[in-house]
Amino acid sequence: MEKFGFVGLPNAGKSSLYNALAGGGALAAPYAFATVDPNVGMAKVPDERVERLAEMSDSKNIVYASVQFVDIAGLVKGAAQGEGLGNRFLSHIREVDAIVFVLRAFEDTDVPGSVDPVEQLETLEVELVYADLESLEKQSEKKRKAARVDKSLADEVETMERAIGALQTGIPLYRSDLTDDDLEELHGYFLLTAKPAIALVNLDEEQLENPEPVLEPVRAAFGHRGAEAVIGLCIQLEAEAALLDAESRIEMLEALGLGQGALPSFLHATYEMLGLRTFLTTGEKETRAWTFRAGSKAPQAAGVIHTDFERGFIRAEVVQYPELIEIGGWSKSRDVGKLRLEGKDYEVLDGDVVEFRFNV
Ligand SMILES: Nc1nc2c(ncn2[C@@H]2O[C@H](COP(=O)(O)OP(=O)(O)O)[C@@H](O)[C@H]2O)c(=O)[nH]1
Ligand SMILES: [Mg+2]
Repeated sequence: MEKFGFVGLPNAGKSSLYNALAGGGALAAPYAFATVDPNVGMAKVPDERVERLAEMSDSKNIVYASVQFVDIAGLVKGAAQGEGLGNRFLSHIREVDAIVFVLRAFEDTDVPGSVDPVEQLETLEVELVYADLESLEKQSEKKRKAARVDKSLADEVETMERAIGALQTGIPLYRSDLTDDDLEELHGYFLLTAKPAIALVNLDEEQLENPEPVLEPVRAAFGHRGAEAVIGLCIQLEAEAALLDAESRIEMLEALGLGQGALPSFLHATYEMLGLRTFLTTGEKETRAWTFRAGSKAPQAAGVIHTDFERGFIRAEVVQYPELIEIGGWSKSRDVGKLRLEGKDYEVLDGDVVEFRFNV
């Protein structure tokens, strides 16, 4: 399962965010290292398609897609030179698939710490960039020597040198000139800033009314890949709402003009950013959302359900969600000839409702 890590300075709101998503568990306290060991939690990805399909099929069971999140303890300046806590901080980031920077903008004189999200972003990025630079420089000497003998390594060395160049000017790889393919090429170096990243700005209630003046400078600082990757929300409100039962939660959020709250769209943004997509299965027994990587072919998607499905893949019966809902049932769709038969080269799309045929 895909895992994303909350990275921020002490008191930015990471544990509160964790609580909001997990509905309790981690300790939210106004001092550093309330959470020295990372807490790992799981959040289901809200998806109304699952509910509507379950209704259509009269399913006994509903399963949503889910992602894991890790509350990583606060960064101390100088982590990259790192001993103890600093090293642990960086190694926890190394283990996640994507980074969620939690940046504090909320004002509260009882809670110490910076309330300038751009300044915090810079502090965090400096540590990550420094750590990447150090580890790439260490590995590059060996690679350059190897490339003199093995010419096939020339491309990799060239990419590595461009990465070092960007890092030396203080630019994290996620907003450097390196393409996704370049970053893929550097996969084996376990670089922190090669991971996808988004920034979540923790607003107070007042800022929530007019968030743009707070978010705009963060967007500018976060760079060209950051246009949709900066999200503003009030973690405290979301955390309070998360403690309530479903009905009171909706009441509270609606009274505040927050609709469903910001957590669903935050989870969606994260899911998308990771290149994750959803296909669905539906029947009387169960309606379920399955997570696959964008661009997967049918057998790989089938493998998400069971490895036997991938090995013994024959074909897939597929209909897009809106069409299926319009027709009103799986067997009806078959009867009217709307189930497409797709083979092993079919690229599965988000929102495909699928039944796999396989043979083991
Ligand atoms: N006023 C206000 N306080 C907040 C907000 N979010 C978190 N806090 C408080 O700030 C303190 C630190 O939050 P915490 O989630 O533990 O931060 P962490 O160090 O990043 O894990 C706690 O006392 C929270 O209750 C917010 O949106 N508004
Ligand atoms: Mg914490």
